Amino acid sequence: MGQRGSTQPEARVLLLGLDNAGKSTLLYKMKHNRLVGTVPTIGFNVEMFDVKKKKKNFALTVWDVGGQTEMRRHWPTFHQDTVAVVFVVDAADRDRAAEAKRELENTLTSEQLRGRPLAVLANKQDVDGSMTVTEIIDSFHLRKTCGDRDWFAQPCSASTGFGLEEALKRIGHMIKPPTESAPNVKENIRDTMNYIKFKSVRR
Ligand code: G3D
Ligand code: MG
Repeated sequence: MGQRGSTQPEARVLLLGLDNAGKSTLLYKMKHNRLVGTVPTIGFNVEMFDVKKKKKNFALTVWDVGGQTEMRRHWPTFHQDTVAVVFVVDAADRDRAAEAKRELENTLTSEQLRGRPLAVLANKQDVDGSMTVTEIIDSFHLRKTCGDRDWFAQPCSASTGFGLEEALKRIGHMIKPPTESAPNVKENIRDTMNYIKFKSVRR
């Protein structure tokens, strides 16, 4: 992460989904347009994107907080300051679709995420026979589950980059820019990291 823009206010986006959905691959590809070998995320990855909306510049930070159980206990802390959720589905894994649906529903029950916009990314579209975005909208009952919140579902491939730019653009449209008094991105990331490290060692 560079220094540029580090004094801008932060709008935090949470990248969630089952393990192996492609979250880490997607984050790196979105940011650097390249593929990196990923290992199951321990701790978290965070990347910053510069956004301009209504003449305001701010930093969209996308947090991939990993799926391991011990991190889940910290999710409410993340949820509090989150402006939008991106939920990644492995569209090539029909066997885990029901589990992914449950995980999404569970996430959306968080009090701190009430009314926050949601993007559902139907990843791995490069794999033959993967679920289409329409199949996911229907089988996940997204219209019902999302209720009044703003949401969209979009096909993508973190491997090829298909759909990622579009997804980032749509996420930018969906969120409210942070207020000028919001903590700046650098402080916020540092404080969150310290908080998690502190909580993790005190487990
Ligand atoms: P996670 O962070 O959600 O746990 P990862 O998932 O980003 O680590 O990805 C898990 C595996 O899925 C990786 O494969 C990765 O290369 C693969 N993957 C991610 N996105 C795509 C995609 O769009 N298409 C295809 N075909 N594969 C994808 P490995 O083999 O390294 O475990
Ligand atoms: Mg990961």
